[in-house]
Amino acid sequence: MIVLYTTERDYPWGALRSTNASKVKVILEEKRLRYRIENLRPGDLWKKPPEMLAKHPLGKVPYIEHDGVVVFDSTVINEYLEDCYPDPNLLPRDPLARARVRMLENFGDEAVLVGDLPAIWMPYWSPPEQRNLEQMEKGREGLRKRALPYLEQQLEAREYLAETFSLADAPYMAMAMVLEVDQMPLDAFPRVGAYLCRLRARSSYRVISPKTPVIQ
Ligand SMILES: N[C@@H](CCC(=O)N[C@@H](CS)C(=O)NCC(=O)O)C(=O)O
Repeated sequence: MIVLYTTERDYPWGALRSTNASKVKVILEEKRLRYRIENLRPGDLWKKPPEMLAKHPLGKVPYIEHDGVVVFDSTVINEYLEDCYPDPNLLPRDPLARARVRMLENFGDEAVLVGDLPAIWMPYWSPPEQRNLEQMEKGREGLRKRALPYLEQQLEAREYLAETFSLADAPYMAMAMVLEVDQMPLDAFPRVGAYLCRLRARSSYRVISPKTPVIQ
């Protein structure tokens, strides 16, 4: 059994989950693997208790335990799962197509999950009156300037970022989750809007949906 260490909590405005761990959760689901969640306190991400640092030297989530071994970093974990459980195949065989999947996955991590999404997402972990609305709008503006135009272009004549659902789509599943809570308008990016709806319609999305309560 795989154990996924993450942080997720129920709030009045929806279940909020770690974006990076959500990338892994959807891939565990897509591959129909048996796993259980070890839900850490959100404060552990700042306090970094020794038992956490013993598993992940940066004290971040996600990390998994599999057959007594720890693997950390969402991208590394997802590629590890792909190597261990190649069916269904979520990385193309052709070297160039494979590189493209990895580039788009990396873009999602850097431009979205580390880049502009935290300014939008982190405030939702606090009550509405404590949110910095200006920072949130800056995050949305950042997405409109960089990630969304690039994705709109990449999605021309494509349903997913590769021919079929792949590891490239994992970070955008997390973006779909955040923007479901935030309801940022995407009218200027119709392909991205349709793509996020397609991602939310996948059965794997249910485990990260803000509408699915956290199982304690
Ligand atoms: N590259 C890492 C990033 C992990 C990451 O930053 N996770 C966030 C939660 S979504 C975290 O643990 N933040 C605490 C910190 O940065 O110290 C991955 O993809 O797993």
